[in-house]
Amino acid sequence: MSRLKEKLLAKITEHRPRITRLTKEFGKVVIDEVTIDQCIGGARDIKALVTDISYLDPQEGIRFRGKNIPETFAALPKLPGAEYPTVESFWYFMLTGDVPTAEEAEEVRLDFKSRAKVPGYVFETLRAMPKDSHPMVMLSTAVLVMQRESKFNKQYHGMKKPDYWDPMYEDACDLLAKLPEIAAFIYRYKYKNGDIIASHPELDMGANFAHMMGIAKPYDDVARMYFILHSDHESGNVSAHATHLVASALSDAYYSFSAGLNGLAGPLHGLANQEVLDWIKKFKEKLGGEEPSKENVKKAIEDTLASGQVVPGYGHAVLRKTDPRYTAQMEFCLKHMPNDPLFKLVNMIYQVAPDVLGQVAKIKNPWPNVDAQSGVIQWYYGLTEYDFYTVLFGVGRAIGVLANITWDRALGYALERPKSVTTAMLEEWAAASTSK
Ligand code: NMX
Ligand code: MLT
Repeated sequence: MSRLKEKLLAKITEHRPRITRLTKEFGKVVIDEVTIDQCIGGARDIKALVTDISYLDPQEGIRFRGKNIPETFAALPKLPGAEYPTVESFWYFMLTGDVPTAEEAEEVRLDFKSRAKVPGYVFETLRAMPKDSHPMVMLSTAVLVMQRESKFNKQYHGMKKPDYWDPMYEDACDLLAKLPEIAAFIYRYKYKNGDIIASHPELDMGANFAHMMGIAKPYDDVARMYFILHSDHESGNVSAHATHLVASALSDAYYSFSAGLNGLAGPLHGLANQEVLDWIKKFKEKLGGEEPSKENVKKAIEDTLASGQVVPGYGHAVLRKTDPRYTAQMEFCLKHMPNDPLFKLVNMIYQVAPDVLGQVAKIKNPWPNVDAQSGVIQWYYGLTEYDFYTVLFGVGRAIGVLANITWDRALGYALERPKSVTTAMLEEWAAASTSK
C-alpha cells in the first residue's frame, strides 16, 4: 500500500466515529429550515451537504482543507525553480488534510506515472467523433468510455460497505493520472492538426501537461496554478454536486465524474470562462477599431443586460465579494504580463462592471468570479482556442470531486434523494402563513 493510501486509511478510521456519533446521538438536531424561495430557487443556501475538503465563505472565498489560496500555495512543496506547488502535492493535501513532504509528493508523482497510460480505445473513440464536437463533449466521452476500467465496478459484488473507499480511491487516482494526456490530446487533435506530443512521464503533472500541449515555460506553472485554483468549491456547485449525486447511487468514478463534467459545461458554470472571451471578442468587434474605454465597456454591459443575457464572469451563487481565485490570477498577470492589452481590458471591465451590475436590484453579487480572469492567461500563452478553456477547468475540478467521492465512500454517505413537493402544496403552506 502506498504511503498516501496508508495515511488516508488512518484518517478515515479516525474520522468514522465522528459521523457515527453525529448520526446516532445528534441525528435529529435541526441545522436549517427551508423557505418557498429556496425550494423554487435552486436550493440556494440550504445546508444539506457535508464535506471536509473545502469550505466557501461568502465574504472570504474558498479554503482548501482550512487554508486560503495564498496559504495553500505557500504551504505545499514546489519543484526547484517553480512558483506554484505540484498538483501531486495538492492531491495528497486534499485527500488527507496534511501537507506532504517533498518526498511524499514525489511518491504521488511516481504512483500517477504508473497509472497514466491512456487506453488506445480512448483515442480511437475521440478520433471517431465529429471534429466539431465541443471539447467538453470529448472530455466527458473519454472519461465515460473508460468506465470498463473501473476497479470499484469490478469488485462491487464481493465487497462490504466499509471497503468501498479502496477501489474508489484506486479509480480516482487512475482517472486523475490519465486526464492531462486526454485533455492535451483533445487540444492537439482538434486545433493542431492532430500533431500529438507524447507524454513525458518523468515530469510532474503540470509540466507534463504543458509539454503535451506544446506550450513553453512558465506554462508548467500556469497549469499547476490553474488546476489547483479550479479544484474545489465546496460541494454544492453543479459539477461537484452532480459528481457526488451520481456517485451516491454507487456509480463508479468514471460515471460520476463524466456527469460532473456535463454540468461544468453549462454557461452558468464552468463554460463561463469560454463565454468571457466570447463576450470580449464580440465587444471588440463592435468597437471596430475604436479603443476600449470605460464608457464603451459600460455601454456593452448595459446592452448585455438589456438583451436579457448574463454578463459572464460576474456574479456568484454563494460569494458576495471578488472571488479570491480571480485575485490570485490577477496577481499572476500583474507579475508576468502586466502590459498585456487583454489583461488591461479585463481590468477595465473590473473597474466598471461591479458598479453597473450593482445597480440591478436582483443581482446579489456584482463582483467577478474565477472565470472573468482565467481565459486571459491562457490567451497570453498562445491558447487562443477559447472553447477549450472549460476542459482546463474540468481537469482541475477532477482533483476536488474525486477526493470528495473517495471520502463519500469512506464515510458511507447515503444515496442522495431529496423530497419534492407540488406547487399546490407550496400554495397551501403559503395560505397557511397568511392566516396566522
Ligand atoms: N449578469 C446578469 N444577470 C445576472 C448576473 C450577471 N452576471 N448574475 C446574476 N444575475 C441575475 C440572475 O440571472 C438572476 O436573474 P433572474 O432572477 O431573472 O433569473 C438574478 O440576477 C439573481 O441572481 P443571483 O441570485 O445574484 O445569482 P444566482 O445564484 O442565481 O446565479 C450565477 C449565480 C453565477 C449563475 C450568476 O451570477 C450568473 O449567471 N453569472 C454569469 C455567469 C457566470 O459567470 N457563471 C460562472 C460562475 C462561476 N463558475 O465557474 O461556476
Ligand atoms: C465553482 O467553482 O464551482 C463555481 O464558482 C460555482 C459555485 O461555487 O457555485
